[in-house]
Amino acid sequence: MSETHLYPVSEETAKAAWVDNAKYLEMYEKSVSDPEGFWAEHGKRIDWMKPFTQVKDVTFTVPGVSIKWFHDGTLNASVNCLDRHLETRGDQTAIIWEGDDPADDAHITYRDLYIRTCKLANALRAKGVKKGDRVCIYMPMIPEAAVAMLACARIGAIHSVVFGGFSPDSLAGRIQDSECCAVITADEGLRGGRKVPLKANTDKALETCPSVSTVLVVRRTGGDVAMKDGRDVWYHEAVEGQPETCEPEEMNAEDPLFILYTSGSTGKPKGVLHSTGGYMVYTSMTHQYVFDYKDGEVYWCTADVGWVTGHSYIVYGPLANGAVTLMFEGVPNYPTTSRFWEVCDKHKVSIFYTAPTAIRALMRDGEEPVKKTSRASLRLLGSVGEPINPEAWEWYHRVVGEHRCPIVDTWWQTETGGILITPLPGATDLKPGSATRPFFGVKPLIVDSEGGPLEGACEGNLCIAESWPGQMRTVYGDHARFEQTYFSTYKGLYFTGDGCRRDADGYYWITGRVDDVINVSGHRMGTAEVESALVAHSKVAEAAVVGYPHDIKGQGIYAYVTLVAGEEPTEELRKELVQWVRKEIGPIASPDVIQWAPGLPKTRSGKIMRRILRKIAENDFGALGDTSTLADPGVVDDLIDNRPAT
Ligand code: 6R9
Repeated sequence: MSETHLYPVSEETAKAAWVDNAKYLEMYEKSVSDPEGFWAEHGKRIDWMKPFTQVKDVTFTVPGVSIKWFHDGTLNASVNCLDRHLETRGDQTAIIWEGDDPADDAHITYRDLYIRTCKLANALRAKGVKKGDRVCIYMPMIPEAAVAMLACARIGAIHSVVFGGFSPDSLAGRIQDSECCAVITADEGLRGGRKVPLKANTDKALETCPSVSTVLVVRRTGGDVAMKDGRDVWYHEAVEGQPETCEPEEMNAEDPLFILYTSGSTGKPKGVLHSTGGYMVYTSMTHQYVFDYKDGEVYWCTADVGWVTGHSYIVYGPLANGAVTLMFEGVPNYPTTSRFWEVCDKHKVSIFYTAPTAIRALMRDGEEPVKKTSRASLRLLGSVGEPINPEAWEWYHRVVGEHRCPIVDTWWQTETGGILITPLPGATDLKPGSATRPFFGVKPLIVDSEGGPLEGACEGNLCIAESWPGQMRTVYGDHARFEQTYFSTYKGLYFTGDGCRRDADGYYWITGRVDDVINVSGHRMGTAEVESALVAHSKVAEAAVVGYPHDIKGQGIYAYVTLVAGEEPTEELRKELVQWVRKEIGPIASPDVIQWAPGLPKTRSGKIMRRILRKIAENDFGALGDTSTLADPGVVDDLIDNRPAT
């Protein structure tokens, strides 16, 4: 990886920014030497009903991991995103909605958003939804998705947003795990001109979800859907006639705000639980400093609200800051591959935040679709979701940003709530491919495989040594799993699951996951989930799934499949299995490669040697390492000989 390219902060950018390098160093130093003092000051950036007097009460020791911030304060997240802006910016746009069809768009002011949220909050209360209840949101990227989140927050209900691309089974699993009492969905979603049957999927999922007694359905496409008597209500009918104000629930800082399911290295997805006070402080603060957000600017994060990036940097962070946040229903290549840049021109976007996979896909179509647009409004670019390769970084910088826009490569996770390692545009000289330096209050620690801390330039496993306010608090319903997953690998440290290198300048370079999680187009996927979907097929005896380098997706899904005796490996069956996984989990989990494996390399104790399968998938046969401990070394040769072209 070349480190020769350095993009220094321009004087102009430094001067105009919230923070220049001197200020960054000063604030960072204060944040780690006196976290209590630092966060006591910055905790005031949001509105409290009852101000906190306690700042931090944290232990990372297993058993007994406990994380509390501002824990005697009370607040309401929706009040912070709405009510507090009404006087100063009630008529300012809060959300610019850009539909899938370029002819569809809408501007929603803070006052509109407030009214819509209150009406829905009242409708939910009327349905008996109360503080602490879980509500599932399974929606397309329409303003009602944000309204639904805020309405839950207003009445103290815990939302659990499930990405609209997930299958009925995946949806059901998530609803069951947190025993949601209601689902908010739409008739159909619309992406790239194609319809997504959200209500039909919900109906299918709810066959196995007895906890759900209410379903609110937004009419998005007008498509024909079944409505179940006594359970299903049209959203527009439910909110009709509801009062335009709604008393917000007074929440403790540590009361849960939301659950968001994410893949781990084993078993079913974990319900990552975030609480209210610390999360609001941390997301609003990072949104302001990382994107150097100034009043009135149009800010666009292209994520879906089904992922944490949508929660923190489309909805909560920007709205807490009174920003203009753009919400996009569509996809980067519809109707054409100029769409992103046309939307930037149409809405005068200043700050644009997307994923490396989108950049790589657009790169493939060359510069012309970008260059035929103006992009004059852009001043800052962002990247998130996976490591950005230096080639993609350079292209983003040169072609999209015309060398004018700094790029913030922001490293963080569903679990971290907000950005932890990132450049600040006015402070940090950039190196393509590096997430650069820690945000305020964040203490990264690189450890070797025994947990020994490494100093200076080094490479190892990335841990975080101290808590920050946006950190997840538990795995919903399974605190032991929380402790086990994040705090037991390295004593007293939060383990991220990522590998990382630190260079001589103290810059961090994330090298990717070191566990059995793969990152496909910025989406996290547990290989175990894909494996269990495959073995659920009657013709599959065994399956092992690994990631392999993929030009566009970052990592692709490579599945080794052993069929039950007597089944023939045919092209038809291959296609059937791909479809099967799509149906079981969702399109994002479609295997890119299926290799028929008469046998899998196993140790004598029966453990699949994933290291070897990874190497074969990577086409790296020279580095297989020691295969002598295998029960049957011959299977490796067979897999190498029959590796399909990728
Ligand atoms: C926000 C989000 C988290 C995992 C994380 C890491 C990878 C995210 C990255 C990055 C390198 C970046 N990741 N941002 N790797 N550079 N800027 O993506 O959350 O879906 O939970 O994924 O994504 O591997 O551990 P999530």
